Amino acid sequence: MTQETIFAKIIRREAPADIVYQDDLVTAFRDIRPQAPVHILIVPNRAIPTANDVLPEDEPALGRLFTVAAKLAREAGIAESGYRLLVNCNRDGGQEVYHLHMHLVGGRRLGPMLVRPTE
Ligand code: DGP
Repeated sequence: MTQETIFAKIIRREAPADIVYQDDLVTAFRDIRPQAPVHILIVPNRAIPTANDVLPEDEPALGRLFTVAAKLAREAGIAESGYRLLVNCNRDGGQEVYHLHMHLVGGRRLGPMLVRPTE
């Protein structure tokens, strides 16, 4: 069994987080290390470790990530100016927390999509 992450505890409200949205399928909370004025993580309530582990039965929750992202972007006032939605997978993707999550990042010009790591 995959080890539980901090995100599972946040979803169950057993760990502190600034939760901005929650329903039966997904939870959204502010990133602890924001990279932009708006940086929210939207996560399926089921602990899917990575994009490789997505099952057909996860499709409703994964679709919900997008509808919630659009709603939160509108609420944050960045829908028209624009934003970026990101899902990192495994080491080369830069995944740090192994509970699949979508980053909603915006509120400033984000620049090119990919930068080379310095190391
Ligand atoms: P990723 O590299 O895609 O796995 O992004 C993980 C993000 O999760 C990273 O931007 C920092 C954020 N993060 C890590 N631990 C916590 C936490 O305990 N609380 C919150 N709110 N965010 C966290």
